[in-house]
Amino acid sequence: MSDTIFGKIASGEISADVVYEDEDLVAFRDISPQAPTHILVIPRKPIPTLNDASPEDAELLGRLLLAAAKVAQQAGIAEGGYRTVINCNAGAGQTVFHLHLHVLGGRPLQWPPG
Ligand code: IU
Repeated sequence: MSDTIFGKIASGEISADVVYEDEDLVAFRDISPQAPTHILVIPRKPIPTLNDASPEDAELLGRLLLAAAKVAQQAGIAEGGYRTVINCNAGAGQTVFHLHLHVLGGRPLQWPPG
């Protein structure tokens, strides 16, 4: 579980500004926020990229999305609008190879993203 920095956050080996956690998921504030609210939601299970998720992860992925909505609500950005992003592989900007869902909000968000 501890092969990436997010694996170490998931195991508690490295601290983070955690806003939500349960048995299978952890949500924490991004260290380099790209919006007034920028939270990452990760499974404790070390899935490197979305491509590596399997059918047995279906419930976990569903709960990842539900946790995103919960932290958005807690952060006060649910009504104003927020964006969820999963960057998959380096070409899309993925830099940490432990699946994570970005939750961004608190400012107007442009579309399409860069
Ligand atoms: P990406 O989708 O892999 O590019 O997103 C990685 C994010 O992880 C990025 O927004 C970083 O600022 C963030 N991050 C972090 O919050 N804490 C860390 O220790 C490291 C990266 I390394």
